[in-house]
Order: sequence, then C-alpha cells, then structure tokens
Amino acid sequence: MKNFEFEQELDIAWCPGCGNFNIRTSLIEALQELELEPEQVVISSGIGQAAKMPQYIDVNYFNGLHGRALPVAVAIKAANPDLTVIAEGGDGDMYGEGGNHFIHNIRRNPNIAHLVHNNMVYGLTKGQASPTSKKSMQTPVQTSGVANEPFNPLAVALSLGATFVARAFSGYPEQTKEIIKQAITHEGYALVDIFHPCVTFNKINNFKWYKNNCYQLSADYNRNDFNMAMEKALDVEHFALGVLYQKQGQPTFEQQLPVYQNNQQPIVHRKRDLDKVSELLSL
Ligand SMILES: Cc1ncc(C[n+]2csc(CCOP(=O)(O)OP(=O)(O)O)c2C)c(N)n1
Ligand code: SF4
Repeated sequence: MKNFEFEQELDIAWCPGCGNFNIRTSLIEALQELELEPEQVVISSGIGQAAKMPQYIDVNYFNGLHGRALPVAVAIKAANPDLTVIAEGGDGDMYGEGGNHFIHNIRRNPNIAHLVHNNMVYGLTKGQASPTSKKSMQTPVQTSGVANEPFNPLAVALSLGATFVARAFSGYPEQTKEIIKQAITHEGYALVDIFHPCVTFNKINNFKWYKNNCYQLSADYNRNDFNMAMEKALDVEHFALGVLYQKQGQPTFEQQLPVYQNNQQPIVHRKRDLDKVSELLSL
C-alpha cells in the first residue's frame, strides 16, 4: 500500500493546532484505504492555507489561481476519466473567489470530490471575513462586525442538484476519513464541507465551538430524502455532521460528453492531429 507521504521531511507552513493537519491525515488515510496509487490521483487547488494541501501529499496536483480549482478539476476528469480527481481549498477560495465555479460546476455533475476546508475566515491573508463568517463577527477589516448573513454551501449545493452533500468536522478525523472515502467513490459531484478551526485568526469558531454546535445524523437517517437533507442544511443553529444527501445513478458530466458516446478511451490517450489543432487555433 502506498503511503502518500514524501520521502524527505516536509516543512508544513500551517500553525501548530490548525485543523488542516487532521484533514491531511484523514485524506491520506482515505486514499490508502481505497487502495489508490498516487499516479491515479490528482488534486486541483487554488490559493489559501487549505489550498496548500496538495503540496503536502505525494500525488499529482495543479495549484492555480485563487478560486479556480473546480474548472481545472472538471477539465482533468473530462480529459482522463480514469483518474481520481479531487478539488480542494478553503471556504473563501471555493465559495468566495470561486463562487461562480461552485454554482455552475455542480449543475454539470462531474465525477469529482470537492473538499472545502471551512474555517469561516480567510486564514492565509490574516483573518478577513469569508462568505461563511458569522454575522457580526469582528475582523481586522470588518471592524464593526460582518454585516451579511453567512453563505450556506450545503443548501446551495442541494438546490443546484448536487448528488452528494456532506459535512464533516476535522476534530473527528475518523468520521472525516469515512466521508471523504464515500465522496471519492460517489459517481458524480460530491461536496464535503469540512469544519475546522483556524486557531490563529478565528477565536470564535474554535474547537469547542464546533463540538458544542455540531451533532451527528442518527444511524437511521435517510440520505436519499431530499426534503430532509434541505431541512438539515437550512438549520444554522445546529450543524448536522455526516452525509446529508446522496442520489445515485445520475449521469456524470464526462459520461454525457459527445466524445465518449462511441469511444470510451480517455481523450488524453487518443492520437492528436497537430496540424488540425494548429489550423483550429489559427482561425
Ligand atoms: C483574485 C485574488 N483575490 C485575493 C487574493 C488574496 N488571497 C489569497 S488567499 C486569500 C484567502 C484564503 O482564504 P480561504 O480560501 O478561506 O482559505 P484559508 O487560508 O482560510 O485556508 C485571499 C483573499 C488572491 N490571491 N487572488
Ligand atoms: S492561519 Fe489559520 S488556517 Fe492558516 S495555518 Fe494558521 S490556523 Fe491554519
């Protein structure tokens, strides 16, 4: 089994106690338990503390512009559906700068896992409010307190037809690992919003706060019930942990591409006629 760790010691730029460490462990263990090879896995990320994740795991990765992880992930999956593709980043990166991609790529149902480290703040740029920051939270920029109601990623994802919607908490790494495994193996778009403390810039939503404000979905919870999932997602007084919703058997973005209708071979492996490409580009 591959361990997804680099041979040389890593200089990880996260603060001691940051929730990103546990998410890294959960992701590595999920990849191991799914018996994936590092060559089979690609992580696409943008900018931020969370978005540094692929630099600390021995897989293929693309680290691009702030908020642009999703379109890259979708394109990679379309070019080579054999790969396991994960888009990963923070709440600011994915719901703020990348908000437009968050909305429109859900509608495509690409077969990717979308892991969002939600610390309810912009960590890398020192604590400004993010879309998920609580109303009235004071920050170095929002000195009188955040004026807006927080963005609700789970309700938005459900309303746009996401086929897998889950919430995890980095303080429960074993459960986070299990949810990540399910997201990776789900056929279609899978959102995992992962609460985690930013111990340096968010003194409100700390480890204790998450523990006190989250609860586990019951063992008999029916994840196929859309209305119940929406009800859970809209409850912003108490935060449900687990898989809120899953719909199986929906066609994925890649499966519907005309290029795969009569030929399953990944387009990345097909012969290209460079003269035709050059002709097309010169039009
Ligand atoms: C287009 C653009 N706008 C702003 C920035 C500055 N910037 C870099 S990281 C970041 C916030 C990252 O916050 P989040 O995605 O929540 O991740 P965290 O660092 O908390 O993990 C911002 C605003 C940028 N790099 N590019
Ligand atoms: S600033 Fe916050 S999110 Fe960034 S590494 Fe430190 S604790 Fe983690």
